[in-house]
Amino acid sequence: MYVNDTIAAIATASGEAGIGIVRISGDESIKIIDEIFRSVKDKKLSEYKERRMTYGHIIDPDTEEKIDEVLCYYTKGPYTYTREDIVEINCHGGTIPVKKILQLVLRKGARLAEPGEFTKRAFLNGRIDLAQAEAVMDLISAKTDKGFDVALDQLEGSLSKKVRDIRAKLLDMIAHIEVSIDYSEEDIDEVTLDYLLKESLEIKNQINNLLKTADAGKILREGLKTVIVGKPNVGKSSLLNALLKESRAIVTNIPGTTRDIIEEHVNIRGIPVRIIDTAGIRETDDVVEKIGVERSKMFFNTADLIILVIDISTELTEEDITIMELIKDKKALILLNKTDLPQKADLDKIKELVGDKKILKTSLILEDDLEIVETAIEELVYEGETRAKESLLVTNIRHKDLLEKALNNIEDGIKAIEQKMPLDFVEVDIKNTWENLGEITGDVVAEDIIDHIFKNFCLGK
Ligand SMILES: Nc1nc2c(ncn2[C@@H]2O[C@H](COP(=O)(O)OP(=O)(O)OP(=O)(O)O)[C@@H](O)[C@H]2O)c(=O)[nH]1
Ligand SMILES: [Mg+2]
Repeated sequence: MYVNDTIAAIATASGEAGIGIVRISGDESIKIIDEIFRSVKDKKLSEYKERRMTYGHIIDPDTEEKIDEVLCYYTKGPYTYTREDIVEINCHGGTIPVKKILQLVLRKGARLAEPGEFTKRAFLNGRIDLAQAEAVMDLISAKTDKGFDVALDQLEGSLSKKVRDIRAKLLDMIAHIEVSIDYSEEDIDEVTLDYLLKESLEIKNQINNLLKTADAGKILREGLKTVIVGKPNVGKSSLLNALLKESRAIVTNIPGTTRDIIEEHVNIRGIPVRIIDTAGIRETDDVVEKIGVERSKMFFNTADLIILVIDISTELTEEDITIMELIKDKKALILLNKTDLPQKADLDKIKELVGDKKILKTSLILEDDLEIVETAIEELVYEGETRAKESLLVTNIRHKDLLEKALNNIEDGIKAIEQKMPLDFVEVDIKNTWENLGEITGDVVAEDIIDHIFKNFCLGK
């Protein structure tokens, strides 16, 4: 596909800054810059070498007004971000210079780029596939180093390669089936069925492995919503402060210190965590606290992870027990806190009530114990496996949905083969799987989906 109008946008974030960049892409880029740029030697930009940063001024040719002092370069397609001719103008930062230059560029014939349109062109012109284009946005919005690494890997094509390998196998299967259908008059031969079954099972396995990474992937992208709960005075706010490494929440020995929700973001071993400290849960007559307690309960349902703090230096109370029951079916960590004090709580009873949830013993007045909590969070995210080090993770919901569809289709295919159904039945399932996966890379994809994906991009990217 070839798009031939010329687009322009401000590529840098708005606000005061050292420099700002206006980017132009398309056939007219060089013609436009030649109209508005003069080097100190009074030459046009195209009189200089390609890719050479050239110093000069942007001048409005209609009024001779100097707009700004700039550095700019041009580079000709196809070896560019969009595969089209590209010009970048580095001007002074701040809102005025970039805006004035952009307006001038638009007046000289460029059209304002839509969000993500530069990257969309890179995709439409075949430089990157859809999964790689989506990775560009993930890179920009990554919240931690780890999230960034995963996105960079995806941009370099790690996910695409895996998906293409699976698709190539599916295509071989389809070809094999076509030949068998065309030439075989007799019963379907066993060799073909064996081959199809073996391949399908292998593909199912590979899709499953990709899907297994999706939970961790989603968390890296969106953050782990973690709620700290427990009755008053057990050390919830102390935990929040420890994880943040600052005294964010007020900590006192008066039960009911935290009366509202406190929410902060923190990077725990590369995992972006949205951490929420809540009002201690107890029966109370205090109106403000009552609302706080109700809100804490609400968070139970939307959290990715609940950390229940129990003070083991006091006996278990009804409140502890009620909370343990409330979180029964949730993903939760149990923190037995205040281990520096003599223990009064009944541990066996706690174990019985929380079932197979992970129990940690901590003293939050000792800094070392924070490590235990951080490690437990990390293990929960990666489900105890060493996947933390691997960077091929499925982070995108769209990819996850398509992988799930592909899994269903290949499973149907496997059933059909096992039941020795006619080969054209099997072929339908294999083709569907092949198409589902093709939507990830954009090899098979409807235009409205593409538009939808790029709409969420930043301007100028
Ligand atoms: N000895 C000891 N004291 C602790 C420990 N953790 C917290 N504390 C103390 O326990 C008291 C209550 O701590 P907070 O963190 O305010 O407890 P909270 O659960 O947020 O309490 P509310 O906001 O009232 O629900 C404070 O005096 C803390 O210093 C611990 O491990 N050992
Ligand atoms: Mg508190």
